[in-house]
Amino acid sequence: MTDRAGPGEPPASGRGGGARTGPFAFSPFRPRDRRPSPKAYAERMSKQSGRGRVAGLPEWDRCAVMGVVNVTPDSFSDGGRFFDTTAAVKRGLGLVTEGADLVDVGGESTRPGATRVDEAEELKRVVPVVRGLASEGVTVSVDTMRASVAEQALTAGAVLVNDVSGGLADPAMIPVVAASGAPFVVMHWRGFLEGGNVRGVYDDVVTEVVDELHARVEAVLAGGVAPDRVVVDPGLGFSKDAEHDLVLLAHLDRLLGLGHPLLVAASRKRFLGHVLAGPEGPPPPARERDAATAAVSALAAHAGAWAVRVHEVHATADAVRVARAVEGARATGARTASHTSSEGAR
Ligand code: PMM
Repeated sequence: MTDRAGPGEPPASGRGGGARTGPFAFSPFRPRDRRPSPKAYAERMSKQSGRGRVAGLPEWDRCAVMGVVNVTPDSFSDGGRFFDTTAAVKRGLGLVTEGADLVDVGGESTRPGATRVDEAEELKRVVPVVRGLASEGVTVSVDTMRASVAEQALTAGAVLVNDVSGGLADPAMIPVVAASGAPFVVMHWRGFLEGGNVRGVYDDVVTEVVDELHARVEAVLAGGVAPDRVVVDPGLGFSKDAEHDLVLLAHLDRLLGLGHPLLVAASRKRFLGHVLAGPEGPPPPARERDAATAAVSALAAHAGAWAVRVHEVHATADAVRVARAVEGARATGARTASHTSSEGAR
């Protein structure tokens, strides 16, 4: 770990904590004469918020909200709660009522040390829930590492495949996705986590995650998935510790530099427990991390993420709307400022 940025901050450099760049440039601590003009800032923000459109999906004029339905007995934050089809469909519809734009249905826990479910069991969990939600008009994504599950979920009405392995776990995944024409979430992944976090060693986590994701995107494109259907995701918590996750969140611009819409999935993850615990106390349980999750949603939306993936939708739906409103106000402010200065010149 070379980058020691604090929570939500760019790395410090120079004297007195260093000059801030990016969205933090408007810190009250920054000398006024070094600020970029409001117009330049608004231009940069509107480029950043060119969060992209994913072909084959509806278009939202702000960061989209992906609600999570885990049809599992053991997912780390909501395992067991929606483990039958009726409860899971009801949950998904409830998330849409709360403001989810799309619902991500998964049947296998990806928490470290979880044993894999077999294919038949995963199909039994996922496909009826996908069918039930799609038949109600919900935009459904399927969270799976198995090509067979992706294929049957797409037949049942899913419109997006979310593979935490980025196509690495199942060699049939990329061909299946390419043939279907569905968009594909490519997450940064270093393999199954057995026997501890052995793969979570980085010299420079941002550069390595960006480079490894870039290689996966190249493989996915070479496999026939259309470039406008690829979404990238840093894979927070996967072979990463709390500090890695925070540094990645502080550098979402680098992930956006990959040139694909960005999905950020921080919901209830361990690093939020670390942030909330402070130096001494124990971390709060996963289900008490929703306010912190919403804070990340606002930051991610402001940085230009295409979507955030969350278990509790209500607060995040508000957060992305506030981020959108602020973005709009920046552009208005810049127009006002340039109008005023050009009037002044006349
Ligand atoms: N994390 C989990 C599950 N699916 N999908 C994507 N694209 N990115 C993630 O970071 C991700 C994911 C693990 O969280 P959960 O078990 O609470 O759903």
